[in-house]
Amino acid sequence: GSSWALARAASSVAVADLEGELGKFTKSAKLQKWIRESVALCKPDRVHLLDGSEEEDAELKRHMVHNGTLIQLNPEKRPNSYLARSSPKDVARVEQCTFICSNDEADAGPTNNWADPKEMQARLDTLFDGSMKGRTMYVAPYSMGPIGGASSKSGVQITDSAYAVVNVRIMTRMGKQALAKIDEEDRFTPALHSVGEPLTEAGTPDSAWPCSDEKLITHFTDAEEPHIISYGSGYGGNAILGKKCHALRIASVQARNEGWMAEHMLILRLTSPEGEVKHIAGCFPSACGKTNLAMLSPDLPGWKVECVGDDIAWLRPGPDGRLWATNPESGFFGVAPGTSAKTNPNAMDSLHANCIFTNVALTDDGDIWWEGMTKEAPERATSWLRRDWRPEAGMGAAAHPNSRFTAPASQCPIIASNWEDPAGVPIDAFLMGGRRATTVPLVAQALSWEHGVYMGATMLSQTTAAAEGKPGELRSDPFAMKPFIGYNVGDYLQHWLDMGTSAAEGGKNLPKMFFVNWFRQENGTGGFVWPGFGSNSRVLEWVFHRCNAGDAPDARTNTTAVGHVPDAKTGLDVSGLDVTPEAMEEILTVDKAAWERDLHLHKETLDSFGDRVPAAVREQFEALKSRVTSA
Ligand code: GTP
Ligand code: SPV
Ligand code: MN
Repeated sequence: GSSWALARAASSVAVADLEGELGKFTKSAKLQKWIRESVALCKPDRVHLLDGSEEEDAELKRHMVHNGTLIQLNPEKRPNSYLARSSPKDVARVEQCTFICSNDEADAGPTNNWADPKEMQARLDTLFDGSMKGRTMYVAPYSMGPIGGASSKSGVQITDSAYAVVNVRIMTRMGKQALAKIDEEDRFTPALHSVGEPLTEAGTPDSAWPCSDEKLITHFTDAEEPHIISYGSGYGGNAILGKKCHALRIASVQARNEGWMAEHMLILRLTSPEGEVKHIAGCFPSACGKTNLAMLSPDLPGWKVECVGDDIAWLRPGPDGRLWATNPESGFFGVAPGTSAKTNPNAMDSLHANCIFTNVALTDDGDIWWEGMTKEAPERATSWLRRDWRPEAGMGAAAHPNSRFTAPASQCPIIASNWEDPAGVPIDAFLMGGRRATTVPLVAQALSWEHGVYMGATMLSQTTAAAEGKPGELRSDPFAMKPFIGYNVGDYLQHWLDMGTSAAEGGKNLPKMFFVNWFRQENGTGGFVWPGFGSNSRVLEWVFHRCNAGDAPDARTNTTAVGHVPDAKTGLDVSGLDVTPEAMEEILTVDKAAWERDLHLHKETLDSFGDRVPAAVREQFEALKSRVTSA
């Protein structure tokens, strides 16, 4: 008898009344059929066919506040913004439970977990049978990329998580207009999601964060209709299926087949003091700096950065031989800890309203806080574990290390004016980077496209809290795509090589490739040597310069065994920076003994990729080895 029950009745329908509504919702026979099948399998109480409106969004949020999933933040401080605290067992992507279900195991490649599609489907059918009992099933049509854009892709997420819905609404173009496109084309990627916690007893109160101990994130890449089925988790990349599941895993397979690329990359637009523009895309592993670079606020006078995207890039070769990049998303699902007015003022400004915060701390005045947000911690707060928290030893972190904000991209003060251009932006340089305490210099330019592909193939990075497992361990993460390549990693590397040779204009307009590392630590364990964040503009300036310099060495650049590296004294403009000449020497000198150790890891990595590693990549290994080991 609550007012919520009345509100709910207005927009969702009882399953018995669904038939009358389906035809009004969509013309797509495919979508109608899939909704019916999903209802029959999952057995929800009600079905909510979403239109994406503000009213609908407000209604879902009211419902979630009512049942404890969301807390509304102080509207005077942060209008229309909410805090969610997840189950402590559901805080990150679950790579161990993520599967590529290709017909042939070899097509999933050793970097993925593989499962036989028929066996996995049978297991999922059992798990999903009645998985939405007592709940509302939401049907969310979305577009990855601007609606109607030539390279945009439609999807529909069916989910029993209202939290997933309000996130999908920020991260994708969700609702009526996306559905109109689906109606027109009768084509979309089906993405089925359940948190796996049915309310089987009538009147059972819902938990604030329903989820299951058993989690499965599955991708049927070879099916006639490639699709996604995700079970057991409400968190980020496990539950916002348009993001990693669709725009990377499913899309990477389509991209390979169709001659384009789906990459875990930020996209930025860099303007020099003279007004010359370059576009840069960059792949760094999860929680290794994409959002921060995408929104960088340069501390080098006269330079300007604008943001096109912070996590995913779809790249297509243009007739001019350049690669054109679009951001298929419409929001940021960014790492909260470490984000501050100092490190990333543009992210902080993006968060002023209309956001969802997950697993951060709640302050006494109804606002949010996380480690690194301010110099001084609040005197007290409520931690992400819903406990009384004070900045004292033994309290643990107030915010989970993988706590996140979900914010509309349009709220970023430096969002590029053309960020939604369906044609994309032409990429001049690729940056790739890992979190490396030692060995890898601040920046190095690849000697060729093939060398750049090798650099991407052998990327090593310390693990972070973005995925379950122990953080800080060095692991291979090719092109920051280890958890996201939807097919065999050797084939993926071959595709990168092919993109180089198939480009028009003989490949001469391809982006230049650079490796960067913001994360060198003093003696390998101490504080960060390089100030990072806004000061990374010093590296962007050199990259810009190198894009215009051609491939030859120049006065600011030394050619080393591992690539073209800025000279420690003259290479980078470090005016006004608090870094000593010794520190610059340390992070710009190639230590051959250290690189010999890395070569062993490269070898292990390539061997672990199996027998489809392209010969050209192996040749690059031999070439690097002989450069590193020669005097
Ligand atoms: P995903 O959203 O997981 O794909 O991550 P991301 O690559 O966008 O990472 P993000 O920019 O959110 O950065 C992750 C963490 O690294 C945050 O805590 C940042 O504060 C920190 N970080 C980012 N850039 C730098 C940098 O230049 N130097 C240092 N020391 N830390 C950085
Ligand atoms: C990542 O882990 O790379 C993310 C966050 O961007 S998630 O959406 O959870 O994958
Ligand atoms: Mn990411």
